Amino acid sequence: MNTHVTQDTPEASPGTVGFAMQGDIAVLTIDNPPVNAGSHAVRRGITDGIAAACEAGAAGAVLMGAGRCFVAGSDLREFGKPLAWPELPDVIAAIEDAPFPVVAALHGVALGGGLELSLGCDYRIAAPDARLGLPEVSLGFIPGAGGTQRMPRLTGRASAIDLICRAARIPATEALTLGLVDGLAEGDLLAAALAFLREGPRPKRLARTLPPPPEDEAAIDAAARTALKRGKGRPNIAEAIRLVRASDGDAGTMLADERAVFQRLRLSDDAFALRYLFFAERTAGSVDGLDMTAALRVSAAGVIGGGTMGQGIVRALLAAGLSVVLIERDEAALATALSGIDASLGAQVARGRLSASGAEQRRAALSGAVDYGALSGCDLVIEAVFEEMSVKQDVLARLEAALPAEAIIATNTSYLDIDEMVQGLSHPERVLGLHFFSPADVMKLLEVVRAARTSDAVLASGLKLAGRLGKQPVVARVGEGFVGNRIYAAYRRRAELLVLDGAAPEEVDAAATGFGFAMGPFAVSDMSGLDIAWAMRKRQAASRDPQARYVTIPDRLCEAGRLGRKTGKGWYAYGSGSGAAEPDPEVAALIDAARAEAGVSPQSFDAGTIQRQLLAAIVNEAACLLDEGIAQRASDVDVALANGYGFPRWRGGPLYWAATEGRAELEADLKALAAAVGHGFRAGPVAEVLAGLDTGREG
Ligand code: T1G
Repeated sequence: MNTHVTQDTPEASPGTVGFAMQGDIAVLTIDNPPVNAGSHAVRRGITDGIAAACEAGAAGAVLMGAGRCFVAGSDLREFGKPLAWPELPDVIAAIEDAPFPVVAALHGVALGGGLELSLGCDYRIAAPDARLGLPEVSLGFIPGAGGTQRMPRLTGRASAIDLICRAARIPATEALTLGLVDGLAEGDLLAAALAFLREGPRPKRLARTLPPPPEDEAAIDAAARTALKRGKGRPNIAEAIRLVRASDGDAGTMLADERAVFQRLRLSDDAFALRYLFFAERTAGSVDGLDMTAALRVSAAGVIGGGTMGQGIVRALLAAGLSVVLIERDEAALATALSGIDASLGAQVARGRLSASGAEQRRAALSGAVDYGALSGCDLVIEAVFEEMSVKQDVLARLEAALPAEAIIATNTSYLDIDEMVQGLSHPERVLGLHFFSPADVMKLLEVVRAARTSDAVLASGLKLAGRLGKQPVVARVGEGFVGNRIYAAYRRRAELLVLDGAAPEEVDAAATGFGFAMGPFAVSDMSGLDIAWAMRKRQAASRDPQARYVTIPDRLCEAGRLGRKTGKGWYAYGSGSGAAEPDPEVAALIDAARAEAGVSPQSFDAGTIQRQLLAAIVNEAACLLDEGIAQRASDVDVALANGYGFPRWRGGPLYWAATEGRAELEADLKALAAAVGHGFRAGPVAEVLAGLDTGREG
């Protein structure tokens, strides 16, 4: 017998579940491409399949996924709406009630509801490539189908708190060690699952009825403390911890408790914002009409320049399994760069983030040279040299001469005009921007810059490479600062004007972190150093509009040798002991002098006003650059800010935030922004941009 169990549903959600008997064992195969998300039809198909297996008198059943994975979780597209019967707990109840053992055979990913479904089975075996996890907290809610109850009965509570609150996705080997799976399957997964059942006896074994493993309360407390701190006090983290802690209680009561919390939180503001961001992130890597199959194969890469950024890019490329040639201007600089990379690989091994053999592999894949001739085997070369047009132009010309005709050339410039940079090249179509953020092997965001002449194949290759590097791509057109830095500049300018007009730097920073930013703008400046922006301001001094408001405070700080953390002082003083940022009377005096010089009588600003003004500056600049076509879509701006600038993910992004705020209040904020910026202020088409943003919220 080999049939497909499908259900027509009112919302016609997709998915089928294949049903076949292999001797006396039923095989249920979930088939809902691309990731077997647990849609309503899939849920229905599984309960129907279990019923069919009962009817057929099966001695056991295997539950598996067709295609690339087991199940990536419940279908997030069905989430903002009421869930139709059977819900996932009903499906799991049907599996638990079946008179025969059910084995889940996992490959690819088993995430969220997918992992919960497998935890409702009696046994789990996994292919060595499988990754398992409960990522629900990263979507603003908690596992809703027994994850907080069944997982701890297998792994213990401390591990479950850690895994759930970190939204960890662990490899099959670790899952085996933790007791989440019962065996690894080398070779054919279905054959292994059938053999596992037939080797029996395999009595029914419900995770919910297992005695909780004995545990040290102190370890549970420690896991909870760490998780709360990392989770920044979001309500779903606290709930997940509470539920896992109590998972040694009556299973029926606790499962009902979990479900009720899940139902409430899945409709919370955080959940809507994070779900929006989930889909926005997947869309950001695509360009309408672009043929991704035209992407060129990249296996050997080159990097020009072994400074901080270049080293980070090398590490990112090595981590993705590429071979890398690093070019420096002389042997001494090359040796310094190579030993820097070597040391950071060593540090990763010491911290347990990388195996010794993994580090060895990466070292073997890296070579260095001072001659561009060493790049002849590269499919792609990324330049990360000094941010100066003539220097970059010279490097590009030399690359064009040294590389095979089809090799891709990327510039890591953060501000410069790539269209100007490629003038003089014979093949400008092979050049694109790959703007990494420092440290390049850690930061998620990668701006993929499509210059005027960049070919489709080269753009597609850049996007594909971003995926291989595990980066979040956002496509930008050429324009000063592209998407992220351009918006950040407007934000920082607003922050500086707030200080000139009366706020203290620490008040602005506290308001920003109070909103949820990872750091405030002045703490960020101190961390990255004030001198680069100072040099840029000096270069631009001649072309500055003399009527525009200009904040002299950062210049005065630099003149006083306050270049940020690296000089022990900047916007703040840094105690020599703890290194904590302290407001500094010297800075306050310097700010007072700047206010007097500018003829400003200082006002006081409350935290809410500061927050809304910072946000208004971001939103307005985003609207300007969307208007200019620098960013493709409004949601891309949200993706960039959330992945590269510490914008709180649970707020969705600045444009999502603005779209879900009251319009009248926002208009008042924009008016106040225009007044504060004054001469030269450019208002972006904010209302139009927000009207076009699909927040996924009804009404
Ligand atoms: N629902 C709907 N669509 C999904 C989906 C999901 N859960 N996961 C992925 N997709 C779509 C995605 O939008 C994209 O579509 C395509 O699949 C490929 O994804 C009760 C409530 C599985 C590791 O959080 O982590 O279960 O753009 O581009 O890089 O407690 O997607 O092609 O149209 O990302 O190979 C928990 C989310 C749900 C897992 C694959 N599950 N997914 O990555 O491809 S909540 C998750 C992922 C839950 C229960 C609760 C990744 C992936 P399109 P992709 P990828």
